[in-house]
Amino acid sequence: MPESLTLEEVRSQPQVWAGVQSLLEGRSGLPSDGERVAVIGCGTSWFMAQSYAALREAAGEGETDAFTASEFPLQRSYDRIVTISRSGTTSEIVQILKQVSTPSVLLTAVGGGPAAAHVDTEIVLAEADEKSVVQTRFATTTLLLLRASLGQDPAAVIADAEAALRDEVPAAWVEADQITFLGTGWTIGLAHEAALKLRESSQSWTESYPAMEYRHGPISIAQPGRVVWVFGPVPPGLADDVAATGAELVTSDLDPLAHLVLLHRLAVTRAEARGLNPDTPRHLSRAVHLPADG
Ligand code: F1P
Repeated sequence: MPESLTLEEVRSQPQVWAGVQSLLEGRSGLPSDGERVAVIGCGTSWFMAQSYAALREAAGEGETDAFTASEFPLQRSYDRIVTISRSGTTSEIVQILKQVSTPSVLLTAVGGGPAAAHVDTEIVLAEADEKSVVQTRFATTTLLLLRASLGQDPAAVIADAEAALRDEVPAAWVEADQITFLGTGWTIGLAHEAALKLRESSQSWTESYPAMEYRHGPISIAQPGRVVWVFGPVPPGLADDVAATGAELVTSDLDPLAHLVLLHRLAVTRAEARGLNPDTPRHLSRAVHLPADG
């Protein structure tokens, strides 16, 4: 079987990530220390917004909220809006940006699109653009760039992604009939993204929660043949609780963003194992354009 476009893009991540520092150089428009910031996106871009918001606030740079564009609270006031949209064309994004006068920056893979017309600054990650419908490297490159803007060095994350590309994808994960993803702090966004990725590419039954919520109900569906995958640290006692259910617990010493690269490979492998083409996910298009856009 020829390699899917999605897998090609997944594999290119360490190389594309290597360009992040130079993309940042001389950039203005990203939030300054102390600003109150809203980060907006849809789908995968929303989950990257969640991760960045948690990281920025944890870094002490200021209150940072993440919203899916359709639920943005127009009544609130922010110092800056950070928008993430690979296509730069998503209807809900454009609709919100048209209505706000807050200083704003757009991170996109395609410059000069409809969203760009309504922001002050556009950062174009052209090298991270994708032919695939399902997002992988645009999302991870954007989050790595935003992490770098908070002073985090991408080098170790890149090395970990190379390891994630070499790691084995165990058959038990490919065959598992259900997978739940968990995270804490900034890795909650990664958990939601991982769950979305498997739904999009392989129509898998997945769920995702903040890790400490898992015992408040979701653990009921754990059983042998199912997987609980944790991004980042595992809260005390959780490993024992999962072991008692018979489900397999997946953890990693890799940087959580690199752990997501391993998940990308699992998404492609699970799709192909089910006779699906990861490049043509059911009912999806590269971006959502609502009829009201004309
Ligand atoms: C984001 C997005 C994708 C999703 C689907 C539709 O678009 O919601 O995350 O997988 O293909 O578009 P964008 O605003 O980042 O271009």
